[in-house]
Amino acid sequence: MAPGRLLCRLGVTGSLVLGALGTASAQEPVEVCTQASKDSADAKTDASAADACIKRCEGVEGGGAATRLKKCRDRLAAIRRDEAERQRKAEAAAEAERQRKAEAAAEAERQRKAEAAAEAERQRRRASPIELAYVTIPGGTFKMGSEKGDPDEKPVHDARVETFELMKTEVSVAQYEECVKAKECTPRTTVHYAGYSAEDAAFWSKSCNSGRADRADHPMNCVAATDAEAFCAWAGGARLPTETEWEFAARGKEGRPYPWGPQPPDATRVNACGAECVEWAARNGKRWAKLHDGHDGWSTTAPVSSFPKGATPEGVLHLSGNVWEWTASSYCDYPSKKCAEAARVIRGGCWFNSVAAWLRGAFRFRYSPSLRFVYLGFRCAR
Ligand SMILES: [Ca+2]
Repeated sequence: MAPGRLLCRLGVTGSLVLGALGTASAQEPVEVCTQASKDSADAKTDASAADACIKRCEGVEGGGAATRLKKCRDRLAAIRRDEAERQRKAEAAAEAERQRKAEAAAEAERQRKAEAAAEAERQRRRASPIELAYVTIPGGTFKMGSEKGDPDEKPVHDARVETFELMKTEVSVAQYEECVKAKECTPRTTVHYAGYSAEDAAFWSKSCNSGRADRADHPMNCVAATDAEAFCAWAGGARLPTETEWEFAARGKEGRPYPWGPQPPDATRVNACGAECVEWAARNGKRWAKLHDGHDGWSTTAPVSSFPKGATPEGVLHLSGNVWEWTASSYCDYPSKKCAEAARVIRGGCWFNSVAAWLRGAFRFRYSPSLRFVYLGFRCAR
């Protein structure tokens, strides 16, 4: 008991008070150390008690003070270690909790976006008056152009494409005519080609597919770029592919020469100008060269879903041959510095081609966007 409290309780005289205080002040350092050591042992994890013990026992000699000092130092060190460990665990737990919350928030955001995308797709489908088959082309970078090709295919350069969807087939006559019925597309049954005589125009217009009973599943041809864009916009808010997207779909990251791979075009993979086309030309008083000696079965256009051997690995058909395809891109020098006035890039070659190089994925051609011809069609992208 402390001397002061003794005084209050007993109400003793001044001499007794002095005696009591004198006894306390006379306590030996060894005893003080011993008591502090016991207090610290009783207090167990109280760092201040261990610290007090160390202060009381430091410099005290004899009576086991050195042993007590060491024990108190060890105890204080252990208390500090335990505290540090608790602190570390608490911080680790807080960090884990923070990460858990961040992951939960990210997951919730992913779900929100996926639900929003699914809803947008449902709305798009509800709004789309026609169902078109699309293939997803995962985004990536590729070497656009070809050092072996024409001057306008150079220089080969890195191009990046975001993930997009491209129609599996060229737009068919039946599909286009749905848009005409909806009064959102212009009927097209004639060619429009600058410099053609009326006789030429009449001859070629016979090969426009729209309105011909046997051509419903053939590609829609004789359309201008704006006709193609109107159709794609009507069909669920789609668009024409860019030239870069088109080449990426045709060649892939691996830079295939042709949509199907490295094999040269033949009668099984592509609708181009084989024997059948040369015969057709001869019947019409023309002499054309042929691509190969084979007979591909289609003297002009072929159904949009034919020639499965010519598909890309993703299943896109007729990127090579059948009809050239409008793109959304102006015709510019690589890498897009000088652009031709009002010239639109067309891609892919057609049924009339007798030159294998023109059927390559890197080959570029240009047309005025208002021209309409029998070997030119399109497909949509989104
Ligand atoms: Ca053919």
